[in-house]
Amino acid sequence: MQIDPDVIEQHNRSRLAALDADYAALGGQLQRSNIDIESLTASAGRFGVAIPSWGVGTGGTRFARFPGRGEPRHVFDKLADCGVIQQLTQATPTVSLHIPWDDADPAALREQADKLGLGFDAMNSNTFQDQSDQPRSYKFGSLSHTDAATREQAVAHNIRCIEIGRALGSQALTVWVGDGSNFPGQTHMGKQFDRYLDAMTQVYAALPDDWQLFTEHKMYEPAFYSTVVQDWGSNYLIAKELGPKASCLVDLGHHAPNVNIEMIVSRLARFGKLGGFHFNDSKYGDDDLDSGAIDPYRLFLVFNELVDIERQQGDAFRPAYMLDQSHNVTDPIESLMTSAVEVQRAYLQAMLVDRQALSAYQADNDALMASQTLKQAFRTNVDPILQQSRLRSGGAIDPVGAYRESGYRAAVASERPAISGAGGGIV
Ligand SMILES: [Mn+2]
Repeated sequence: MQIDPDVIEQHNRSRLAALDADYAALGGQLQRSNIDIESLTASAGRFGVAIPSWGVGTGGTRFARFPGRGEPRHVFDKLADCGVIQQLTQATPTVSLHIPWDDADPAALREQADKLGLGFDAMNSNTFQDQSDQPRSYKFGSLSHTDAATREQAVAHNIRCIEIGRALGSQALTVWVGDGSNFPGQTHMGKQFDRYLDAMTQVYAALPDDWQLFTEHKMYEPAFYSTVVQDWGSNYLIAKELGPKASCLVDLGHHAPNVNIEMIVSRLARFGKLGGFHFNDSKYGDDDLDSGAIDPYRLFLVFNELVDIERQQGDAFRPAYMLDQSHNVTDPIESLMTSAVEVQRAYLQAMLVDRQALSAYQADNDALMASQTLKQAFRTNVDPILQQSRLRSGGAIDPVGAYRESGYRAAVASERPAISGAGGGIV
């Protein structure tokens, strides 16, 4: 336990009466629509979104990085912080590791994760930056590089990530590459895609039977003219070429502004190729802001599609959900807890959609009432359900409030020396 359970209990005790009243009022309101609040609370309890290990560090921009207090020094500190997030929110039971940033003895990692009640989600490979001990540079690409030996090195790294993941009990590999080009004519886009597919076929061949391979598209950055896996169409082609264990990962920030991401969700799921999600929010581009911070309605609309698919496909539909954000001006633990709750909230709101009524309005071409049906679910304040779910599983009614009361950040800051240095980009 990272935070003294007494602190959480005391925190909850002072909020119990208000929660009981709010929960009863919402239960009555939902009952009028024949919705059982207890079944929603049970659904909230089953919902989980993975924490990326790199998310608990302070992020930066291309311009600068301003270190935070008590930043994790290594993967074991990162796991400790993830343990706090899970302890307080009870909505983040798994951690997604990034290799080589999180390279460590798998047995030791497993032992600490077990102690914290955490499991391991998808493994993430890194062929978008050079490591000090690697013979070939990824400056001009990795899995799609023109040089065969560089591609082999990138394939070998991905296979190593699978091996580490096996030792940890993970069952998926996420591959995102920075490959692309900055100038028209710099690369032959067709041949580059062929080289990528050939390399990924080798990675795919190394997957254990019960593993999945997620490929993540991104329209720009670090390459600014073209990227090899630019859009969901390219991503779908890759997943289809590779085989049934391959599917697409959608990162909310990796699209042009105004793109209808919920429609992409619907399309990919319809053809069995929606593997998972990276949640964040953005105003302009791939801003990596906290989930639901800018456009909570879009987050809801994405979940409206996800819940619709869940209702159709049942247990067969098990997408991998992860937060993928950068925290430049907030305490990362506070941001990740807030985002986890926002994602969970959008899921619950989407479960409130009266799908029978919506279907009838769609059949009647009643655009206004169809839209209002979604709005009605979105406007419902499901806080009492989220709070009740956390309370029942040992979490905090107000995770950020309990975290601040616990003094966790000050405590770790005294143990973890300040990390100096600038350095831009993600960490
Ligand atoms: Mn991502």
